[in-house]
Amino acid sequence: MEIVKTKVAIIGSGPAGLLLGQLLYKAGIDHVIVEQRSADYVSSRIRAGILEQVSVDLLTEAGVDENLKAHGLPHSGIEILTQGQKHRLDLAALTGGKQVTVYGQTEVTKDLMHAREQAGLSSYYEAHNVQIDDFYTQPKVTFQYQNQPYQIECDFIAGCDGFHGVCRASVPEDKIKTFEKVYPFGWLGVLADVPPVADELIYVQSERGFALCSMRSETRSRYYLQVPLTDHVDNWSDEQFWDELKNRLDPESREKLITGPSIEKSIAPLRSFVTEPMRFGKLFLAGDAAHIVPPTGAKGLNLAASDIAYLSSALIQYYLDGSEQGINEYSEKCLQRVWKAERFSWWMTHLLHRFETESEFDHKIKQAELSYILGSLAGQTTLAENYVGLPYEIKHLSEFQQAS
Ligand code: FAS
Ligand code: PHB
Repeated sequence: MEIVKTKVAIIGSGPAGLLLGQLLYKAGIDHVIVEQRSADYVSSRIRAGILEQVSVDLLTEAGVDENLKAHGLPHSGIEILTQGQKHRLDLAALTGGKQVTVYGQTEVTKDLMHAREQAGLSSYYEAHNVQIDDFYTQPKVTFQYQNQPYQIECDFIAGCDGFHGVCRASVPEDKIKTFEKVYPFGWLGVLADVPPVADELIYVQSERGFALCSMRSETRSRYYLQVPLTDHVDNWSDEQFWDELKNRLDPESREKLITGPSIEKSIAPLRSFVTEPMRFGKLFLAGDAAHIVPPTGAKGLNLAASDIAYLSSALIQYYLDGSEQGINEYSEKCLQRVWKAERFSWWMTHLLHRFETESEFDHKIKQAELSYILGSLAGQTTLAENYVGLPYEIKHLSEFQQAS
């Protein structure tokens, strides 16, 4: 048995685990990452595409913003298409200058993995049978790595292992409460090397169902269609996808749409999910391990970043200041922002998707709500300030270094 001693064991090498590792490294705090998949698999996953300004700031603080600054696309507005009409929300004007950045989660992951490799930090990829124990006393992580048994002895475990991970599943049932809402549809997503149909994202509410026109760059587009949960990606040829997208678009966008072969096509289910609390002794859950949002509000990746902002700040405060204040406040602070993002993501999903069980009255009410939101400065502002990301207050590494 190979015994490894460290301060923090991070389970999972997605955006949450990698970003936490990078911020702990910058603070000189010893840690390891344990990941069940291969590095190639992790770096090739295609998921989110929108970064809030606070996420960009955190990636900058982590020192991994070079590509983001060079290739990220700052967006100061989004369009909402309903009843054949496009309505532009000027996010910057509505939020005192805030914007979002279009930059794929795949790229964020690659930037973080590159930085980790450059720094020569310990990562155990393709770790099997990962288990966590004694996280209320003396935390341990055991796993098989290159056919050898390993045991990590650490001060803390960061559960960054996603919705299907081992960490949340290891918490005794009487210590945890979960909240869940599963939506009766999924998103069929296509990635294609074609120029985007518009300069900004278009969120489409149509009688045929929701659609989203997004992008990864000026030459690579990302499109989504709402499909029934019973649907399967094999039911959709590229041609069928493009035809259905055109059916949901307005005439101008339909005309401008450039189609091409899909380089990725998949269906993702939609759910809202929250774990309370997010801390269990010396185990902290962060990112999708603790919560899931439907992607309509572009919050999943950004919530993972905000959890890590709080967790990295708390661990740095513990090791640099000897204070447990951040650790003790972690769960409550995260959940305040998590629930607001859950509400916004639920609201955007409710407003823009077609629900088969919806009565005609409910549908008319929803149309009236969307019409009010788009026609009112107050309505537009509430959508915009949630979309660009609500603020969070954390102490930054530099503030601790000044103190010490
Ligand atoms: P992740 O799931 O990214 O990473 C968890 C890591 O832990 C994985 O690498 C996994 O292999 C590893 N792991 C799991 N179990 C383990 C174990 N037992 N031992 C060791 N490692 C283990 N968000 C948006 O904002 N917009 C989107 O459009 C969007 N689309 C999405 C599409 C899909 C198909 C999915 C699944 C998610 C999507 N999301 C989207 C949400 C997504 O971006 C997440 O919010 C983001 O990946 C969260 O990052 P992590 O918390 O790091 O979790
Ligand atoms: C994406 O580009 O993948 C994307 C953008 C905005 C969303 C969801 C997904 O709300």
